Amino acid sequence: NKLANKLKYALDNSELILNYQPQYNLETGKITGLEVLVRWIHDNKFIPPSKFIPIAEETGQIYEIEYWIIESSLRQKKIFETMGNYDMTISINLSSKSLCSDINFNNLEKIFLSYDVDYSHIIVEITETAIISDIHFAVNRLKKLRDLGVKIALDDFGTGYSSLTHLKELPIDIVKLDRSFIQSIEEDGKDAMIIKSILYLALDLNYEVVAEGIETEGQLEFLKKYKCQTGQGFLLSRPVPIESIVF
Ligand code: G
Ligand code: G
Ligand code: NA
Ligand code: MN
Repeated sequence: NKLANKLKYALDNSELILNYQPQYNLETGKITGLEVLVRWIHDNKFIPPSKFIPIAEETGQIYEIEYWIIESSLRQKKIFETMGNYDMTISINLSSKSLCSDINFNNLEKIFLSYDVDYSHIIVEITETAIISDIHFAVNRLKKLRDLGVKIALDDFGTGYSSLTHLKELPIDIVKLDRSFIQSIEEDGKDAMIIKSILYLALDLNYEVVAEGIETEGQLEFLKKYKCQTGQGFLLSRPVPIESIVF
């Protein structure tokens, strides 16, 4: 595979960069956190993560890449703290492969511990597909991460294999509403109902809810009306280099 070959050199050639998408307190409009999103620029062309992350998972390069992403994210967290900003959360996507590999997971634990930052403001995002294959194993791993102090977000909630039983069984702190729901809340009565129910349920179960993929004022108003605390999306800000963010 040609892309797999090129990906080998991407890290060393500084072709991978990190963008950050701001997450907002929907009530105050203030930025409360940033989601770290990796990008690959090769020969002046943008190769989307949906294309190269699966390849990296197949070749095993994902370990090296995520190690770099985590280290860079923790360094960025430290920079915020040095500037006196302790409240900014940093959300890192973790692939199911990284969560499940023993060697890699030990490394990840080490790197998490080697940075002297406030871990309660570090969030690890995982998807349900990462969990579904072996739920007990995944729960153990997530508990280990939580023992370090980091928070766990369940990404893309509402798609794929999501089920409400997962919410009960998993050690998670945050539920991220998938953007496929958000996109149709204005037209589709059912999606609106589902979101309302998830928001009520999350409130009862004590989860924070983050809405992703907010693209219109109407979607934003809906989410505010039903007391969704946090949101992100192109309407508010695209993922951008850290220096472009106005706090
Ligand atoms: O940024 P974009 O919308 O193109 O991301 C597409 C997919 O790639 C999303 O599912 C996103 O979670 C994933 N992705 C982006 N950055 C990372 C990352 O740093 N690690 C992992 N595992 N997935 C990522
Ligand atoms: O799977 P995950 O939730 O990590 O995916 C994050 C991806 O969603 C990022 O690649 C980001 O570029 C993308 N994204 C963020 N906000 C929006 C939005 O408002 N609309 C769309 N279509 N994609 C978005
Ligand atoms: Na994510
Ligand atoms: Mn998501």
